[in-house]
Amino acid sequence: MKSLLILGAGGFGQMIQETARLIGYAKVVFLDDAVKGEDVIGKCCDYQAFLGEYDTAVAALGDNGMRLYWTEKLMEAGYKVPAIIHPSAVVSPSAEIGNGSFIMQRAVVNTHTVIEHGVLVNSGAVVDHDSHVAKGAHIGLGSVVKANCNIDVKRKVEAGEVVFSTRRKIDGVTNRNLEDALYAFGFGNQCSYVKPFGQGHINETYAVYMPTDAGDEFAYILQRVNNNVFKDPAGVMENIFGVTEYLRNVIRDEGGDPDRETLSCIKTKAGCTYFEDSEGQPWRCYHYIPNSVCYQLVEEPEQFYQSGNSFGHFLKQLGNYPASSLKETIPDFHNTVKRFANFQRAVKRDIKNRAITCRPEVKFALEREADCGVLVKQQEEGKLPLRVTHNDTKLNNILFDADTGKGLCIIDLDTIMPGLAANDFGDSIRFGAATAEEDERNLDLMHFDISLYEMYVKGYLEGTDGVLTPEEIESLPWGARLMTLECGMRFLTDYLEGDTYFKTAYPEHNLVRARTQFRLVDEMEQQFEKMQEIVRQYC
Ligand code: ADP
Ligand code: GN1
Ligand code: MG
Repeated sequence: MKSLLILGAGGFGQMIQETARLIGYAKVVFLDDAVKGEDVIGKCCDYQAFLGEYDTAVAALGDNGMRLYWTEKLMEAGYKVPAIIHPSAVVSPSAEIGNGSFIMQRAVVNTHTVIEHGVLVNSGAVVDHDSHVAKGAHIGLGSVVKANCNIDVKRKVEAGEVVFSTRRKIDGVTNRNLEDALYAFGFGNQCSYVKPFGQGHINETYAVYMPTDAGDEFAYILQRVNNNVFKDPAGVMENIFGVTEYLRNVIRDEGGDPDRETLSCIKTKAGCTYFEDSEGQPWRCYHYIPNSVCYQLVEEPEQFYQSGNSFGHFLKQLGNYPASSLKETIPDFHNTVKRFANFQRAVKRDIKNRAITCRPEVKFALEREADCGVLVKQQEEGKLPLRVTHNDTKLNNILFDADTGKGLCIIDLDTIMPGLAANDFGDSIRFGAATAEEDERNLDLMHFDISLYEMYVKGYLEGTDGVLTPEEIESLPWGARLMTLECGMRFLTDYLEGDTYFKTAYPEHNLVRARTQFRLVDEMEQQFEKMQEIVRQYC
């Protein structure tokens, strides 16, 4: 015969007696210090004396401290201390209910919720999913504990009270917007820590670490998109979702791994492509691609070949993508003629009185006005086709496989738009066929490396694999010259306008960058014929 010893014969104890009988305890007796009665067989302090006769006991005391105290005493003494769950309660199979806890009539304990020992979840209370109720707590009649809540030890949630989830502190979170974004993508309750990541000039990137059995793991890339630069973040995200979803199929057809060879974007918990914070700034999220490396400078020439191959292949993969469906995320992004006009205007206005500090650089750019139109004109005349291009093909916008060293995944898809192949080719050369970083102050270290250029040409033409027209192939060296000139002009424009576009670390940072670009342009001009010959040699 199943029997139960209940400590506490008050009203609550009587309810537990009734419940115990409903769930199959035939003999249910009490210990109580004050109440007398037929089925009160002793005082609470006699509990050890009954251990032989009753092996199962619970503490049905309304006071949270007393209930917890006696529940633990019973456990220590060697009693079986079961949870008592009323048959009308609804308890998720994935919920955990601790020893000596009571789940009363019509209470609900939802998925993955943990109820520790000595807890009372009273009639009609709801504890929603993923919550944690610590020992000795009392969830009052008809109260609601919402999802992801933590209820402290011995806390009393009043009858009818609603408890909203309190956010846990996440290491590395320095501002409310970042925290809101982490919660919007559903990482808030597990995330171990976040930290700034990457070296882009436009967006703000964070690495998001999540706990695993093997320790903290870099799991997601969270980015605040710069809405000063990207005025239509919804359009940016529409492009990125469209292109990456399309690429997944192409990659699958090629026998590749869509989870590693293109970005996987994550929607917010509300199903949106990005999250807008309280200041109207957009945040988006990607899966981090593990076992990948990203370079700021070519370390081995082979990497640059790989980079050319990947960017070329990317153009080919998107050959049939409906270009007209793409939003123009930055109008006239690589219209070098317009970039020149913007530069001229910045010089004329000289809003920060900085022109005096950069006369030679301004002169260098102004002398090249005629060059700026070379590719724009050919495109307008229909000699060069518009393709789906990346438009920001820096070496650090490609991930390499850490094991094989091969180009793995093209990232930073904000500027995917219809454009010229020459521009993608050229932007890569500008950044990667250089012997120093974009912001090297010592210009003696900055040179155009034609052997790296040759590596890229080989990789790019192999990657595009016959897609480019002869005119496009001829246009590639011009792409290199003009993307470098254009980027230098953009840095100089931003310097003159007071550094409102590119992130800077010190006041003349943009000027330093412009100088490296113009140094490269100068050297490319001197070796232009050789650059053309190389392209012809590989086509
Ligand atoms: P930005 O526009 O600021 O350049 P990116 O999208 O290029 O931002 O991201 C910045 C850096 O973060 C990249 O250079 C790369 O090192 C890293 N990164 C971005 N996305 C991923 C990803 N999905 N997996 C691994 N690393 C990534
Ligand atoms: C910016 O975002 P990031 O750092 O990859 C810029 C490029 C420039 C580059 C110069 C949207 O690229 O156009 O060529 O800096 N991106 C945008 O390093 O303006
Ligand atoms: Mg980038």
